[in-house]
Amino acid sequence: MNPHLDLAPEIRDALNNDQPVVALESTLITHGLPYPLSVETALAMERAVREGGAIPATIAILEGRITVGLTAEQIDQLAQRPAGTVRKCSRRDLPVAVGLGEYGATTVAGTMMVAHMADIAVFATGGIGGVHRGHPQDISADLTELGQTPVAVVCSGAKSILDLPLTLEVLETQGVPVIGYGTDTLPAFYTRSSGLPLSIRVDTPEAAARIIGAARDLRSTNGLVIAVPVSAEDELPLDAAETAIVKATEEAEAQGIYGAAVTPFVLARVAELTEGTSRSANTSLLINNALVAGQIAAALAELRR
Ligand code: PSU
Ligand code: MN
Repeated sequence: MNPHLDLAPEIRDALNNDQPVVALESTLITHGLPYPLSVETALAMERAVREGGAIPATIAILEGRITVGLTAEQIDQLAQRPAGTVRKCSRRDLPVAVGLGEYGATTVAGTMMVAHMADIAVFATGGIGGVHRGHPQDISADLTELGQTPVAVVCSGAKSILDLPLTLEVLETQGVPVIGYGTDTLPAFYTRSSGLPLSIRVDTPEAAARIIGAARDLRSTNGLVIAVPVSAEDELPLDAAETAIVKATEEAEAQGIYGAAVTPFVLARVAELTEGTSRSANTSLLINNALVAGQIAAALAELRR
């Protein structure tokens, strides 16, 4: 086992006994949602994974230790750390946080890396990064990670502000199946559908698990996206979401915000502009994705028996 990795006893036992485990990220806790909603949502996601039949493993870096399976107390402590003291860890940042003994919150890319190190096959989150509209050379590290790390990412697609057609093209080039879960189109995060057709659809956890199992049997070295739409009752109208995201993104540019700070700024500003409705859509889809991921991980464990 990797010398920088600490597995919680429950996670170690589960993995040793081929029980289903779902990885959960921590950037949404430290950079995506305000305290204490951040902690409430993280704990609700853990409960949803258990309800789905699997064991949740929230992942973060604590004083340089890559920790798989944070306790509720550790989640609360991480969430309460002062702004600027937790590094947002994508692939490029992980060795920095580990090497310098820092606190780090893992993004989709960072969490996929750690999940793969720990041999966890399924990961639940909100949305993945993508190709930026008007800047086709600005491609989120989440997409290249999906192209090189065999973990299934259960999410609600990507925000409509991104160039979603180009995002799908990059995923195709990277060999990443994008599987609609109960849908024929790519979900657009706050909104159920981007209108972009997908060629793969499943309607049950078992079908999703069979694809993940086959990818493993075929020695696929890349990841998969399982795209679950936000519930109809919590979704935002596409144009309302888009208007708020465009405005927030323009403000970020005007204020000189760039790089890793953009997504947290946009998420917070969109919540203000939509008077919190985007935030309830966000927490709703996070909890639902955790439930679906728990069910898929349980089906996958069943398949391997
Ligand atoms: N989408 C959300 N909330 C989040 C994130 C995405 O709705 O908190 C996080 C994820 O961890 C994702 C990261 O990997 O933001 C993407 O950041 P960037 O755009 O800087 O790659
Ligand atoms: Mn980006």
